[in-house]
Amino acid sequence: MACGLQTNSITKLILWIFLIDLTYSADPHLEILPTQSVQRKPIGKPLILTCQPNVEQKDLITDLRWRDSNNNTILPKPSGTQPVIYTEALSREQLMLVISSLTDTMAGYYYCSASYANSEMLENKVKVETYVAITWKDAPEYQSPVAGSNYVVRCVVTANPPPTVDWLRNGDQIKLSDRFVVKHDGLLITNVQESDDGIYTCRAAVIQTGELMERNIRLDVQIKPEITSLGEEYEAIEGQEFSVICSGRGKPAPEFKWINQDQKDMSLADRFSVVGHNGQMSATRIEENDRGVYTCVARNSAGITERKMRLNVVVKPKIYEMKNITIPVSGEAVFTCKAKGRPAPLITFRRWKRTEEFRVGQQENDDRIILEQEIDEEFGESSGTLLISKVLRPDDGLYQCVARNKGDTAFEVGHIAVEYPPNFDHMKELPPTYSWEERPANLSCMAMAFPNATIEWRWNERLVREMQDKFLQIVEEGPRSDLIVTPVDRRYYSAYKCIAVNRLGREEHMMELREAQLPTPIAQAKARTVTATTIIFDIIGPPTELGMPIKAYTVQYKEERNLDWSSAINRTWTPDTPYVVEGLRPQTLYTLRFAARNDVGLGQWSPTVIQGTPSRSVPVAPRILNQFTQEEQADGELPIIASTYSDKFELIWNRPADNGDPIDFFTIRYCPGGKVNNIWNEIENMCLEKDYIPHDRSNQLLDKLSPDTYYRVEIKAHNGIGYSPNTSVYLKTARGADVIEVAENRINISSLTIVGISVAGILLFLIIIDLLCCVTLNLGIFSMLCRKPKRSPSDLDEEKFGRDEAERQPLSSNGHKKSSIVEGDGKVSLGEIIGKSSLV
Ligand SMILES: *[C@@H]1O[C@H](CO)[C@@H](O)[C@H](O)[C@H]1NC(C)=O
Ligand SMILES: *[C@@H]1O[C@H](CO)[C@@H](O)[C@H](O)[C@H]1NC(C)=O
Ligand SMILES: *[C@@H]1O[C@H](CO)[C@@H](O)[C@H](O)[C@H]1NC(C)=O
Ligand SMILES: *[C@@H]1O[C@H](CO)[C@@H](O)[C@H](O)[C@H]1NC(C)=O
Ligand SMILES: *[C@@H]1O[C@H](CO)[C@@H](O)[C@H](O)[C@H]1NC(C)=O
Ligand SMILES: CC(=O)N[C@H]1CO[C@H](CO)[C@@H](O)[C@@H]1O
Repeated sequence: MACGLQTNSITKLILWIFLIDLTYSADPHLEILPTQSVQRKPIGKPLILTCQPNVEQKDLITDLRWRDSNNNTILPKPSGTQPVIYTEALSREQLMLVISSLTDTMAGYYYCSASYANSEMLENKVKVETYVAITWKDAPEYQSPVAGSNYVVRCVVTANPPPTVDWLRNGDQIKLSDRFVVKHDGLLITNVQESDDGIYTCRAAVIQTGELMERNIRLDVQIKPEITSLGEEYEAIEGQEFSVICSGRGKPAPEFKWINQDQKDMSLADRFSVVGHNGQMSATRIEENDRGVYTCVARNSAGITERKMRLNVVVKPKIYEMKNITIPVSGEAVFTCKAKGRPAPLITFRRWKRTEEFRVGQQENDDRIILEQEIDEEFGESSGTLLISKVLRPDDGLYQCVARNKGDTAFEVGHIAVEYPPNFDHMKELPPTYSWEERPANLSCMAMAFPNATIEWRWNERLVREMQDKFLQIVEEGPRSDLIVTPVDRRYYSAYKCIAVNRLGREEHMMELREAQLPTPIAQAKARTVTATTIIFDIIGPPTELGMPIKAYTVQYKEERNLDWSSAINRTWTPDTPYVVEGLRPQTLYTLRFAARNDVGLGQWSPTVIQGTPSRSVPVAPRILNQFTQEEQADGELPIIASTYSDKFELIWNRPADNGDPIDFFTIRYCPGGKVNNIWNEIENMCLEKDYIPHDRSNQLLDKLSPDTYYRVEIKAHNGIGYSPNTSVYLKTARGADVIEVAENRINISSLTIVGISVAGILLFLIIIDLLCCVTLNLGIFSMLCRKPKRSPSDLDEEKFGRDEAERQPLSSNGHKKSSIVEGDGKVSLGEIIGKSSLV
């Protein structure tokens, strides 16, 4: 081939030299321009071949023409037409063959001929060869396959001779593999991925012609929408807003729409809105019938994806039926409550104002009561029924129906009214009715019954209504009826029968009218406490069950020497108050008589009682009213009071009887101290003593006390005659509040301890001496003590005048007496006398 080519060029060269030579030679011939004997041209392109004679005398040339390979003469172009092939004379000696667009059928030899000087035939020929240039038949520059599919990147190219095609991607040669296979119509990519995006170059080459063409194809892989987040079920609450997002991916970004089960586009529905680009569907207010199946449709050029979800609408329960019922006692109550809602609510009941609800089925604590529930989920309706068999009166009342679903709880109140026959249970214990002196008596009879009972009265089995007795009047006939009896004679003091009737039954009740009497004389009146000016009596009244209650007791008294009762003084007490006669004169004999009073009047006087008052004397000892932490002991040990403060205490006492001479002051003395060997010792120089003029209140603040210390407190009253006996208690102060105070106290104690130990030593020595003296010589303090009669502390309390037992509280809650006063063992130091919480 290379050899052939070379030969050709050499021939051309020779021809060229020859031609130059010919031009100047006389040998006539025809010349075709371009001069190459083979003209290779692509199809569709124009071609011009010009034939001209190369002769000495050009005017001798005639009949210059072009013929095709079929030996047909090609004609000049008729005017007004546009033939594909024609001739055109450039001048008399130049004829041009014009092919406006070359087709493959035009390939072949074309002959140019002419006659020279009418004798010589000149002819030349040229070979026209056609070829097909590289043509992109089907090779779009933008292609968008769908991810996941097998795709042929189309590049259909034609050429003649046929081209070879290869592929580049982003400028680099594609390595062919299973995924990339070159096919006749393009590049097959199996299972296209998004990563296959890029510029693909389809390159066609024709070796014969040296033609090379490239086409850049942009491959844009598209992805079918994928809905990534949408649940299967959603829940919305009736009346509230709702929103759901159907989010998804895809390339290009998908558009979303929502359709309901009736294929309705939700973006057109009332209350709903849809955002196309993000798949959000919202409703401003959900209604019950919005429940159903909704489809989210995501669409892009790669495809359509759908996904369904179910919307459940929670409808708050509504109770639409609850009937009040009325049931006779021991009947069967069927109490029904009906409600709607989604999900269908559960219905229970509870009694009004109670929290616990009846449970489904039989009740644990009451097997008469059964709760039944029915649920119709399809229609969103349910009912609850409370069945009560053998209804009892306590079943009567308000009941609350409770309908519950996850949306809310609804309540409704209804009642079960239980009918029952009349009864008089509440009247069983009532006392009889009394009357006297023809006073109208009101026999009031009330029947409990439902429905209300009517009442009629019978007296001695006769209907009072029919008796026409003006002394028996009936007011009202039920459920309460009053029989007003005017007992003009004894017959009317009698029993009357009240009869109550309703449709469930009948009940009778006897009511008695009694004649009231004056109280009988009192059983006993005895002086309990006598002072110079007062006497307190114990009164035992007449037996009350015989008649009307005692309203008061009256005493009438006079000095015994006055024989005439007209000057007597009256005094009246209501029952159960202290029966005190005051303002008496000392050293005087009195005559007293007593009588009881009821509504009828004052009863008979009792036999007279004669009682003398003692002479004027010192007042009675005051009594301390503060609450004791430990009562007075039987052996005369003093009671103990605890102060809630560490430094002060308010002492309260009563005002004792003055025994005929007014009290002018009280004296209070209090000393700190303690016990050694069960003997109280007090620190004399620390004692305080004060007088108080009594005012309305008998109380006094004792201040400047030491914390956590025992005091002995004495109080006595004074009048013109002298001091009363004194009353003593132990007082214990609270522990000091702050540390400094306690610390100071400790120092005091320790210094006192030193003094105390020495004093105790001396005392012990003296006591031993004294004891020895007592035993041997009957001398000394011990012997004195032995001789002295022991004062009984109970004497102090003798004047229990006006004393109210309630003033005194029980000592200690557990009844166990705190023995905070303990026996010492003889070795105890005096330092422990004060400043300790117990008496030693
Ligand atoms: C039932 O009784 C209740 C309470 O007495 C009352 O509020 C309600 O209106 C009654 N219902 C009917 C339907 O009569
Ligand atoms: C009779 O007594 C009842 C109960 O005490 C009272 O409610 C009623 O008014 C009385 N009737 C008359 C007529 O006084
Ligand atoms: C029953 O009696 C009560 C009390 O007297 C009264 O308030 C009520 O209205 C009565 N009921 C009927 C249905 O008469
Ligand atoms: C005391 O009571 C009697 C009997 O009730 C009466 O007669 C007398 O006048 C009364 N005396 C005085 C002083 O009120
Ligand atoms: C208190 O009375 C007792 C005995 O009654 C007596 O020993 C004591 O001295 C009296 N105290 C005062 C301060 O009068
Ligand atoms: C090969 C062939 O048929 N050639 C003829 C073409 O036509 C001319 C006259 O028109 C003849 O002379 C040739 O013999």
